[in-house]
Amino acid sequence: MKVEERLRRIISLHGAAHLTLIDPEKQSPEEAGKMAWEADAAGTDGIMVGGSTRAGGKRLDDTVISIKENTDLPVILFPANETGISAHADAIFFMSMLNSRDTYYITGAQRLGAPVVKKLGLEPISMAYLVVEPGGAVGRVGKAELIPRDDKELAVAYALAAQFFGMRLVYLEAGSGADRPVPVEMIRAVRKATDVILIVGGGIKTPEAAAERVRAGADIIVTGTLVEQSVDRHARIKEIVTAIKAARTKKAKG
Ligand code: 1GP
Repeated sequence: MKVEERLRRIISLHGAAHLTLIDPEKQSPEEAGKMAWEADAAGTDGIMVGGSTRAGGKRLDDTVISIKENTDLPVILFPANETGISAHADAIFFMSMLNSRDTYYITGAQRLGAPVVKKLGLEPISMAYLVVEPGGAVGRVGKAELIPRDDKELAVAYALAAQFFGMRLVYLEAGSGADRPVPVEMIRAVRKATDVILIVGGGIKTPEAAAERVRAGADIIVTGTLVEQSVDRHARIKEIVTAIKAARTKKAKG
């Protein structure tokens, strides 16, 4: 089964999915494999691999291979640019940062990466990437014209544009390690206005924050920083996954 289809099935069965983000720059491939194994045991639905810096080449390949050796979960590339592609992954979020000021992050890296994705036979999952304040490293690197936290109309306008372009996923990103995740009202507004699969990530650290965002309409919650912690990693991910799946019945579909 294709990765996107698998995610859609999980969302329709459980109301929402959880993805674990692993940045290949932040630990050895062996450690990344261990992290993926623990996230799998904690109930995550897939592993995203990427970061906001140029983390490609052998380090990326070795990280993906190690993750694949440790889990049967789908591995989805989450590339910063055209260097973030590995033949060993199952799929790639083929993404465009629609609110970047630099065309490189909207269509430039994509133009360079698309032939490689085709050649390798990776499953491309089309996604709009929208960076919301505070935005963190990805906002700076991607030269994002950050969506203000109180401007849900702007987020809706971008998300609708993405849907009209035919993009099937929209990722609302507050930035890795953000002190405040994407506001619940913004998620609710985007959910109401669009039919896309809505991904939310950046600064989600507690089961409450995750569940609140699923109830507002998020289909997929991403956590990264959490899996980098060595203490209580399994327990922390497990309580977030449990909260996401339990939020199902209260989820507000638009
Ligand atoms: C970053 O949204 C992801 O791209 C995850 O963010 O590291 O804050 O969980 P955290």
